[in-house]
Amino acid sequence: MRGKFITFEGGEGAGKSTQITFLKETLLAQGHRVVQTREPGGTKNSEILRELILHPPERIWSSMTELLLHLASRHEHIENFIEPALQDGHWVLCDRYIDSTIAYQGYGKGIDVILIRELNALIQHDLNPDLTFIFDIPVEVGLSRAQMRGTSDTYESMDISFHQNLRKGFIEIAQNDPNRCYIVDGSAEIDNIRENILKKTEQHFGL
Ligand code: T5A
Repeated sequence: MRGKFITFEGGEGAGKSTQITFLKETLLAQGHRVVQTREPGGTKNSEILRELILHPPERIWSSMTELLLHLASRHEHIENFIEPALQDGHWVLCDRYIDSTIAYQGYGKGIDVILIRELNALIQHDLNPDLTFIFDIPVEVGLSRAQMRGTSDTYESMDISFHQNLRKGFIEIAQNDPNRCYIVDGSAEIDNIRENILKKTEQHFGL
């Protein structure tokens, strides 16, 4: 049987990676086959693109080049990892996907959202997530968590208004697609978020 595709979205330091790991462990313990992956990245080739995107050799990419690099990375990821894993019956838990492109390159960098969706449709085909958790957190809290790591990439260095636009974008994406998207309060206690996500996953898939 085909696996399920779950994506985790939100601004910087919102807690996605922490919760993906929890959900993966729980689903594995329930006997499901599960793989965890991320964008940009997820295959050897896409990880090379990730490094180029997050740490440009020169100061910054033009916004359109950056968009195309994200889409190239996603195309590799879908063809060589996500789709084969789903066909093989695995649940695929993915840290970021198309909603990040809409939020960051659309709401953040100002590229027309319709154009992004059209270009993305060329490389994504019909591979839409079955369920998406959108983590919402005050910008300052998320950025300070991300900065605690001590490393910074091209997006974390953007000004505060960029991150506020992202937050607005993610909320609008969730509101426009309520059957797929579920908003998570990223500032809640880690254990509460964990229980909330597990409950929603079980409800959504009738586990
Ligand atoms: N991007 C990506 C685009 O611009 N376009 C695209 O199309 C795509 C796919 C990827 C960047 O690429 C951009 C978006 C991103 O900027 P990344 O390193 O993967 O870069 O960035 P993030 O996904 O933002 O990774 P982060 O690690 O910053 O955030 P997470 O995964 O949301 O947060 P997490 O779980 O690592 O937690 C951060 C810290 O907070 C703590 C954790 O222990 C950790 O220290 N924490 C909590 N603390 C208190 N309470 C909680 N509830 C907590 N949850 C976690």
